[in-house]
Amino acid sequence: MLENELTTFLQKELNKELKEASDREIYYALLAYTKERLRGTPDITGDKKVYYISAEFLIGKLLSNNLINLGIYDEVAGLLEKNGKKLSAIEEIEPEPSLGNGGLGRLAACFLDSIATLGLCGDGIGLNYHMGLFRQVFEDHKQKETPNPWIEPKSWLLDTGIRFQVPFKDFTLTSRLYDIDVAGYENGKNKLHLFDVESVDEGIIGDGISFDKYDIARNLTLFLYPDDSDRAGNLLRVYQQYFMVSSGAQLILKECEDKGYDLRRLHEHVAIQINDTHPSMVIPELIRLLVQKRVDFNEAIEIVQKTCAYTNHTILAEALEKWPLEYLEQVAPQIVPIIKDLNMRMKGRYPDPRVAIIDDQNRVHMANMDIHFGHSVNGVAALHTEILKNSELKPFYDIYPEKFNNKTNGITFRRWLLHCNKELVQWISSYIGEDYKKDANQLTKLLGCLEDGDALEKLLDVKHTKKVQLAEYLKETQGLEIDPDSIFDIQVKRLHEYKRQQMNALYAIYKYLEIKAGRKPAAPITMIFGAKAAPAYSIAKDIIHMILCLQELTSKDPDVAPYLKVIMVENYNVTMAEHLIPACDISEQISLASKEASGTGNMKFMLNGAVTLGTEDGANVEIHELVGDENIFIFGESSEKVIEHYAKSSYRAADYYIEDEQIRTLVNFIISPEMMKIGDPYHLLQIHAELIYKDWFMTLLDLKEYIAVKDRALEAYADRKAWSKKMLVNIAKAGYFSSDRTIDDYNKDIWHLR
Ligand code: 26Q
Repeated sequence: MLENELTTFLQKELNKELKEASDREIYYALLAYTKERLRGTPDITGDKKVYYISAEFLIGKLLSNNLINLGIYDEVAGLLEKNGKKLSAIEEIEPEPSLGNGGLGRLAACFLDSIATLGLCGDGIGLNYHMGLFRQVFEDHKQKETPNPWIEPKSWLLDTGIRFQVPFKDFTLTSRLYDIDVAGYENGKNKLHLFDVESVDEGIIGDGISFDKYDIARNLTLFLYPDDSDRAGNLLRVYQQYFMVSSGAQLILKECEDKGYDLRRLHEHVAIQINDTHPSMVIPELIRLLVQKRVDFNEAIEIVQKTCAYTNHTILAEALEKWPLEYLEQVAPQIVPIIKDLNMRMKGRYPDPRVAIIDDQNRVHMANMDIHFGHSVNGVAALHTEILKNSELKPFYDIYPEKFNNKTNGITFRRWLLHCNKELVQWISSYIGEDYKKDANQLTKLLGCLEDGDALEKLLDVKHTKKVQLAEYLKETQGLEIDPDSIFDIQVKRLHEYKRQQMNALYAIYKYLEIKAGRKPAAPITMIFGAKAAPAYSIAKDIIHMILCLQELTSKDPDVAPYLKVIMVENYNVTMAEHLIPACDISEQISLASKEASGTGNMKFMLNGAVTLGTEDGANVEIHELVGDENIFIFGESSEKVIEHYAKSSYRAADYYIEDEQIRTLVNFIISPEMMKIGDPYHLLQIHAELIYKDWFMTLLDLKEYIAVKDRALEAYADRKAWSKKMLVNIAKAGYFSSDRTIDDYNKDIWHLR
């Protein structure tokens, strides 16, 4: 039935036989077909709707996921195969929208999938960045940023024809609403609303990712997080944020008015989830718009408070946004009196300066506004929420204990299992049937196979297949060669000192020196890195430089190359993650305890049968509890101790460097003649000095234990049967980390949609 319909559609669209068409032609025909199917999928409706507002939606490619969620993937793949075509090759044609940086943006995308899958009425609201996050290229062992255009004439974007006026201080811009349909898994559909500025002009982009930062009308939706190292860059962020929330708030009110709702009962029909502080201005903006619509000011505040809820994703002080009042005056003066009023109300009631919205330097603490004028504050993993309550946001917890709650992050199993690891899906289904596709907790049934030698062997075969596929993919797309019979040890995530890619790089140096000294590992090791550094974050770029130098050093040394390979993939993104994660043996989750709010890569790796090597941080703590000591490799100082080090300023990297010969040797190797010959001495000296004299995220504190435990993990890998049991337990216990569970929790505790 579908086959006939699809054949007819494609032939009409292609104007030729399927067999004769190129992969690119087939991609566009399938895009058109899938959009048509989405159009015919019923909207999810309800008396109350959640709006997830976020500066990032890292949605990844959409074709395969849409086919899976529409329930037609197998038929489409089958038809193509009959005609000598491969869906996997056609998928490659699709450009990846790069509307996000990392965890927070990917989480938003997983949440949209789960909201629709659970049949809840809920849309995303964000911005349509034309270039998204930059594309990373390596030149001279350094990161270079180039634009990343992803919008083609034919794309998933639907122009709704809806326009809003967004008033800034000196001018007004028109926002255009584009929608992307979000289909639930075998369910109806919701929308991702992406606002664009009508006057945007890609022509103003100059060299690399440079452009006129002052030309707001033309630049507003060009890039995600343009360089914020100067005033103009920061102002542009504020322009983007206000543009997003004003357009979003207007859309929300319009949808309510269209349905005939009384705006005084907004909170009965709308829940707004504020994804970190980037959309926080939605609070004063909604108050402003309600007052404009004749709602009393005090009542408007109450309504907005009952509507909005805030999620915190970070405990790094520098990532908590504090905008100088003067910036807000420059961009959107109309919300400044409202913010000042909110500040005065709270100041009167709570004199503690730590909970003030506007501080003594006239900076607006966006999170503080969210907490006072929202009804819920949540962290994203159990440990993270405890740290918020007991230290980071303690003064607020003392005032509003009832507002605080935890929502441990999750991932959509549609993308991170059904789509990216069909071999594993088949293996799982052959033992426990298909129910786990709709109820992730069913995966625990796999524990029944723990003593089944045949099942364990087959699980190892699946992993090997995925490793072979990754090797082919990396060869084809990046010209990198890796050995599928080596251990794949992978660390992929944004580059940040707290995530400690530098510690992993020091391990590579340790292993290099071991091999040079004749102590060869039992099995060859492939260390894979993938990470983008923020363009103005120089230490992060130095760490990339160090890794790329190690890549060259190890690959050119014939003593070492057969045993140790270090590679960094270029332009790590969602698509690359979909290839890397299923092939991973050891998942590196090595942040300094207390600093990684949750992590979600850790969950994706676990679900795909990798074993975690990690600290007791973020959701690693919950992974540890679920799989038990036998099935994870834990190391490092506890979050309590780390927090104490910060409180007492008692950590000094130089002490570790001076007192420990091994640490000294490894750190000094960064500026050894071997490395200086390959790399840029300036940058290598920078990172060397950074590690000894600053090391704000305590690399040297955990280095020795990291090396010991990582060696233990690599040894454990040799016992293939024991390792396969660890893999199985990780897969079986991953059900808790389905974002369907997370969203169900948000709904029960915060949104209350029926
Ligand atoms: C702030 C001020 C100025 C410029 C940029 C920013 C900024 C930009 C992006 C601050 C934070 C972000 C992104 C944060 C993020 O991705 N956090 C991650 O969120 C994940 C989902 O909850 C967690 O799993 C990760 O632990 C957390 O790091």
